[in-house]
Amino acid sequence: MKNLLSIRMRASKTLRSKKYGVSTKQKTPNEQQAMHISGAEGLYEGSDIHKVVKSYIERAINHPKGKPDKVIITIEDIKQRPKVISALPVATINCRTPREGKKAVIALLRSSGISECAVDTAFGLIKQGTMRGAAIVTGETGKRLEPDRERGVRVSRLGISEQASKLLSARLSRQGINTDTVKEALVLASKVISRKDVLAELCVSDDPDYTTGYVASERFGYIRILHIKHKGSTEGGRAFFVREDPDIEAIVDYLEKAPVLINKISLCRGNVSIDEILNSPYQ
Ligand code: WAQ
Ligand code: MG
Repeated sequence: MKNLLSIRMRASKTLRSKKYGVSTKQKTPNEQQAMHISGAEGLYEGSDIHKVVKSYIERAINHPKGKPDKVIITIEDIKQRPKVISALPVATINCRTPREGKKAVIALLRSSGISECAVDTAFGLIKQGTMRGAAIVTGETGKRLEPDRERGVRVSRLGISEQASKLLSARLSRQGINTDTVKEALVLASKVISRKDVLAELCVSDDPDYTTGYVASERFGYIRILHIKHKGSTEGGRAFFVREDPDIEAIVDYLEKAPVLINKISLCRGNVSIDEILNSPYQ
């Protein structure tokens, strides 16, 4: 495999109003007033730099959230060889209300060995919707372990090969869900679950208009949950459930720093019922 680069983009907009500077701890004045507009990242070959940077800039300046006044592009040589993994299989549960969605989430998480109290911790932080990264929650006792509770853990240095990305797009297209949002969330969840001491992930978008969330696990794959929240809700966040007494430093290091590349795609199913999933897990 050729040497790879991590290319990342982050677009933000400065806000004058004080009401956005909710928290002051551990933040620089710049961060305090910056509203996140969009971000993207991937692992690429050197010959793709121009093409990728161009597409990231397009994305940054044409975002429905508004015009950024700061766009940061990072291009970093990856010294380590990336770990190569398969994408999780995809399926969708067509829940009609957040109540139904939460029930499906609880059933999936409970069947993945996550306790009720850990699920409560995750729903609690998602309801607040204030973190930029993810919380790390122990699957049994529901304790939070991420070193910076305000920011959370940011999964980074991840990507998908061009070939795998094309195949994934083709499969998702058949289900009418071939969007950057779904693809990027699947890549992220696949990296997170590839870490053996992470048992499951729960994700709810912080975008008020995006009401589909997901639960990811080795056992069930990437299960999309429609209507996990009400339209207009500012809830949102991610929780990674881990085994009790894990090596938290090693987990955070893996999620934030270890390069992981997806080069294989798994089954992409359409709508399935929660019972079908629970009765015939993927693995
Ligand atoms: N690492 C860890 N946590 C993150 C990251 C990251 N790189 N990016 C975002 N988060 C956390 C943060 O707390 C956000 O508030 C929360 O996740 C949601 O982020 O198949 O768009 O970017 O249709 O709003 C799910 C797609 C989309 C479901 C999720 O998340 C589907 C999404 P958002
Ligand atoms: Mg978002």
